[in-house]
Amino acid sequence: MTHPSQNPVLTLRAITAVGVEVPMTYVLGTSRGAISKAPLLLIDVTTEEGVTGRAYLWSYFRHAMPAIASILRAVEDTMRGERVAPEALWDKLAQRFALIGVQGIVRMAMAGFDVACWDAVATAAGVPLVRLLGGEPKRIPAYNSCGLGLMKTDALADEAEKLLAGGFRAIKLRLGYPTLEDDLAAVHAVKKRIPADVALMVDYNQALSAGEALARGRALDHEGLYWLEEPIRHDDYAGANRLKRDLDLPIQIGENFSLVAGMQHALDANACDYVMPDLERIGGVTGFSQAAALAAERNIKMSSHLYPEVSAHLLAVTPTCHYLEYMDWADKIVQEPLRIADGCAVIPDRPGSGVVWDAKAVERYRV
Ligand code: SMN
Ligand code: MG
Repeated sequence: MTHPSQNPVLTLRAITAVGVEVPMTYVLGTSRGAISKAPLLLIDVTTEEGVTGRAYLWSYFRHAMPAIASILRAVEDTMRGERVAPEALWDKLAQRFALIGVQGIVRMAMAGFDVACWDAVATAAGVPLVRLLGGEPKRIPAYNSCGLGLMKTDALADEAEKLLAGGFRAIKLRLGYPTLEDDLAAVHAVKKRIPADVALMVDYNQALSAGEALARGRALDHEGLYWLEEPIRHDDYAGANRLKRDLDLPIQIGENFSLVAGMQHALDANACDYVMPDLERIGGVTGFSQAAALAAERNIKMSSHLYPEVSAHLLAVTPTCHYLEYMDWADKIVQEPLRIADGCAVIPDRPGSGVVWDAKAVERYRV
């Protein structure tokens, strides 16, 4: 990372947040319900120097957005007039919010603010975020994580085929059907339709009990899958450790790690083979960078969860970089969507993260 003192001085003026609901190309049909419109909270951090930093937060559901926006007003009250130095501001906010706790929507607001601040600093320096972090724009292997929710097997196979457009060599299937036989039918339907060398990840979104996970995992062990994601409660690290020991299939967790401390607990419990922290839950660019250092120290492969536009920059400086999770959710509201070539995310050679809102589209989808 370039030394903070070399970065341009920016002074925080205001934070604005606008909620949009963007129709999704593919429904996200998880074992925990289906989502067909992406609730994205668009955050702008403006500065006295005229530079704007941007970030979006995937808000899970529409009604969370006003609540997060409200927390961002508290962030603005605390931060107005401060020098935009994201790591120092993270610490300051963590102290400010210590009583309520840096969790849930407080953590979301802080992470969104952090990402926007990093974007502002990189933009002011005139470099892509990856360069500010000491790396180079390059291609990051990506899996197409759109779609492949719980649905009929014919529709699954059709969707799997469509998801390979853009040269993707890896896709992710959601599981957690009522029975193991249904899960296997879904896996078989997809496998039959895609080339044998395309990696197939599966994600249960915490649907199984420990016993059921072992039974289904043993059956899935013979299917040549790439990883088994969140089979059980995300915070049952002892249970995850037993699955890791008893199954051949690599265990992937991490989208629910709360800050780097949460990831450290999981790794101390030897709960998984791979990690995939989420930009929002791990603590923005600041938290993701700490997670990357921890993954390197423990020699564990690290992927990203959602936010592909920013995660691509971060994975480029992650020593144990594994896979970028690609979602197209923000494509309709940004001026230049993240480009995919030969199944890799192409980090744009533009200042900042490269995320700039398409104002007309934002008006169209505003809630
Ligand atoms: C997922 C969870 C929540 C929102 C989007 C996607 C899923 C994934 O678990 O890993 O893609
Ligand atoms: Mg997941």
